[in-house]
Amino acid sequence: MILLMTTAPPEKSPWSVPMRLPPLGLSYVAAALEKAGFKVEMLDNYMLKKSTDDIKQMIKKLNPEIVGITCSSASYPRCVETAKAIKEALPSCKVVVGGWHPSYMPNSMLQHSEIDYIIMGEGERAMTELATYITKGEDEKAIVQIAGVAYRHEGKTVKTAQKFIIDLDVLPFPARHLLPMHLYEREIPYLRAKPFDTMNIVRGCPFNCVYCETRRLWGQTCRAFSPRRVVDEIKHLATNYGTKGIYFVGDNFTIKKKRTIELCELIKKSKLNVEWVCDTRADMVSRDLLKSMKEAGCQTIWFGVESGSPRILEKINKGITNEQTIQAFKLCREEGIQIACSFILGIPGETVKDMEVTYKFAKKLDPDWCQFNIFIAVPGSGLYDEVMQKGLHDRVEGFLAYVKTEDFNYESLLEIQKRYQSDLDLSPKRILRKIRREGFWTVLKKGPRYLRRLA
Ligand code: B12
Repeated sequence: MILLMTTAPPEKSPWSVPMRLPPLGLSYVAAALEKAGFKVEMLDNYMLKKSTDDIKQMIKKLNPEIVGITCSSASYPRCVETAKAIKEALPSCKVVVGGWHPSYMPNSMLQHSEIDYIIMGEGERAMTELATYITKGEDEKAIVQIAGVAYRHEGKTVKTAQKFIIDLDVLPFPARHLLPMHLYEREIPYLRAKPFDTMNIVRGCPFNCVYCETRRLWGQTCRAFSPRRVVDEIKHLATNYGTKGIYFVGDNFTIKKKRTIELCELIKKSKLNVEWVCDTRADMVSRDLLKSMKEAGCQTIWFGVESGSPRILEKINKGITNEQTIQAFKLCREEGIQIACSFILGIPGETVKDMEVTYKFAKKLDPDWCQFNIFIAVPGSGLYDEVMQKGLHDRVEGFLAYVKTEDFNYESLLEIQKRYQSDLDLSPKRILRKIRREGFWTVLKKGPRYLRRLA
């Protein structure tokens, strides 16, 4: 039996996010293992917060041959602590770690003797092959045939090259049936329809933004599920979980224009009556595409604008100008699609003056929802290397870091972030818009703190 689990960063950590969403990636891995005939259980400990003692008891009871753990740079310390507890409870159990952090830093993970194997990148095929290898008795010659795995051998780390799954449609739907679906968030401000669920339909990113490392996990070529397969998953969600809204998480929902239009046509033809929100870039939308998306139920698009300062946009290699963003927002408005967007504050080399430019740009854009985030340097990204090499870090926990320069530190960024967020959210125009969108009594009932939340 195989147990797949998540861990959470300590609650006091700045990386602890209250948003409760199902772990999609791990559920894909679970489904692939089930399809290959393994008995699988899942523990979403990001949600359930079981103590290490509880985990030990659980491991003794379940007696799994393998435990697979998802690990991000935020949850790295918890992941190691959990691996230790598993080995203490059941020394014969093999611990496999996968996800973002081990994909970029396998060596740092394999320094811990409690971790036996690392899966780098896409997990479905690699984990299935590794589980077969482990359960068949670990013939050393066979492991080098598995793509995307790292392990210790004679005191060294051995890594095999990653290989991506070309036809994503071969993957079964994420194994949501193994998760406590009733405990997850089912309402989201960007959609009227509820309950909503998350889906991910595109893997890979061709762009080179220096704050992001997604392309190292998924590769630079974009792969997407076919429109037919996406529609089938939406139908599956509607039938099994009563889903009426979808949040398509990921980097660039619209990157393949033709395929996106095909998907919209199929959603319309299938009369799914579903509302959805997606993430994309401002240079990846056009009028005909937006028209088609709106007709297929798209209510909101989330854009990562990141900065209003052309100097900073160039520094982060975003490849989008302010004019393109203004044009994209105008088109969305004309086509009746709501806009959510986010900005980053605290990029190395950014000045408080640049941040003021960003704030003014945000006000000018006047999105329906706006979020100012403090920059986090993530391993695997170009900016992380710069931050570490120049010693520009503040509050490093696990492997993530906030930036400190002569112009700002974490505390001053926090103050700027709060000021921008409340100045924007509490402007009479935005409060009125929120009341118009959600109704006076809903807003009143939820209280003044609600106005600040994703206003
Ligand atoms: C949705 C999302 C969230 C949700 C998470 C919901 C959830 N329960 O999963 C929320 C909003 C809570 C969130 C929070 C944060 N997030 Co986030 N998030 C994402 C996002 C947009 C999509 C994740 C997703 O579902 N992908 C689709 C699935 C199919 O892919 P996947 O999860 O990567 O899984 C595959 C592989 O990684 C691998 N795999 C994963 N786990 C395992 C386990 C095993 C055993 C194996 C074998 C394989 C394996 O196989 C899977 C299938 O192929 C990604 C960006 C992205 N494009 O992926 C960022 C991303 C994962 N987040 C990131 C960050 C930094 C954060 C935060 C720190 C943000 C913050 N505090 O401000 C927190 C930290 C949360 C935490 N404790 O780890 C970074 C992670 C970087 C890193 N090195 O860790 C990413 C990559 C964004 C980025 N480019 O910077 N996030």
